[in-house]
Formats: sequence, structure tokens, C-alpha cells
Amino acid sequence: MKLYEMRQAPNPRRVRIFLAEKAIEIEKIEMNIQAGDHRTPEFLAINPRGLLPTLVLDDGTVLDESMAICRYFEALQTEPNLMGKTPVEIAQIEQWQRRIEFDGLSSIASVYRNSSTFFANRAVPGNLPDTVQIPALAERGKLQTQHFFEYLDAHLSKSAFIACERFTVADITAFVCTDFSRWVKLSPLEAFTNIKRWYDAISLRPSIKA
Ligand SMILES: N[C@@H](CCC(=O)N[C@@H](CS)C(=O)NCC(=O)O)C(=O)O
Repeated sequence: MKLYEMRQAPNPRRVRIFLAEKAIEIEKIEMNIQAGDHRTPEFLAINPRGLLPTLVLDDGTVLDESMAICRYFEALQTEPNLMGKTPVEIAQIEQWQRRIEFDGLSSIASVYRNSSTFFANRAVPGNLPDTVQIPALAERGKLQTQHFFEYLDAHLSKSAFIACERFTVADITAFVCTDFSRWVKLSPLEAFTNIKRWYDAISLRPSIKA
């Protein structure tokens, strides 16, 4: 199998950390979004959405959503468990995943894509026709990001991990989200002491450097 990814990009990074936690090694193909590698006819023949990460299985099956890729590997190799064992654990992890993806990652992406000069005509990622930036969406994204970090900090004042009192995929998503916020100068690490304490602890895991 082959994983098409990009080291710097947040979503591929989530999968890379997940694989490192499980000590799974697979072939990785480094792509460059800035250079347009993900929009070449060759890559679009593999993934018409033009998004990373993209996993191609040996039988040709293509998976192009980070969490679907993680679920595949979780089913393939169950330990260490990162996505929940009991029904309530599975639900709690999923709940946090969705909160972080919608309220955190998406809000930051909205700020980034609607303000970065590089993405002036490509405010929406993937293989779309040109999409203009809407500065108001960047402003709204800033408010949403601030609100997200406020409630994440309140949660982490009572918990050492994001879900289930142990390290899970939700910590991976929240960690990548926290790093992504630096791209738009909205890092919570100075203002939010509980996020900072959690972030420093998670940073020590070897998988974070994957
Ligand atoms: N929902 C997808 C989002 C994937 C995504 O947006 N990937 C970004 C990199 S982080 C991408 O491929 N961007 C391509 C572009 O900017 O055109 C997932 O979770 O994997």
C-alpha cells in the first residue's frame, strides 16, 4: 500500500502520528501542495478530490479521509487502542474528534484559506475551480477559533487527556490543531495554561516527531 502525504500539512500529519503510535510502517510518497503535485492529472487519476492524505491499498481501494484511514489501521492492528474499546469510549472519542475538526481545524483552515496570499484564488482545498477568498470568513474563523480554545482549555482544566483519561486519536487531532493555529498566529499556548500543560505533555511522545 502507499500513503500520499505532505509532511507539513495538518491532515496527513494526523495519520503519520497515528501510524507512529501503532509502529506501523508503510510506503509514503511526499507531495508538495504549493507546487500543485495534488492537482496533476496523474494524482487526480488516483484521487479526483485532490486531497491529502490519500491511502491506496494493494487491491486498488482508495481512502482519502484522514479518520477513515486511521479507522482502517485501527481495525487492522487493534493495539495500542486509539479509537475506543467500549461503546461509551468510542462515542466520547468520536464526539471530541468532531468538535475538534469542526470547531477547531475547520475554523483555523477558514482563517488560513481566506487570508493567505498563496491561496488567493484557492480558498477551498482540493480539486475545485478557482474559489475567491472571503475576508469576512477569516474574521469569523478567528472568533470561532478563540471560542474553541476557550472550551478546550476549560475541559483540560479537569482532564489530562482529551477523552477517556488516556491518549487517543482525539489528542492527536487536538495537538495537530494547536500547531496549525500557529500558521495564523492564533496559538493558544500563551493565554491558555491548561492547553499548554497538556500540549507540553503530549509533545514528549516520540510519535509527535514522526
Ligand atoms: N477531510 C479531509 C481533509 C483533507 C485536506 O483538506 N487536506 C489538505 C491538506 S491538510 C489538502 O489536501 N489540501 C489540498 C489543497 O490545498 O488544495 C481529511 O480529514 O483528510
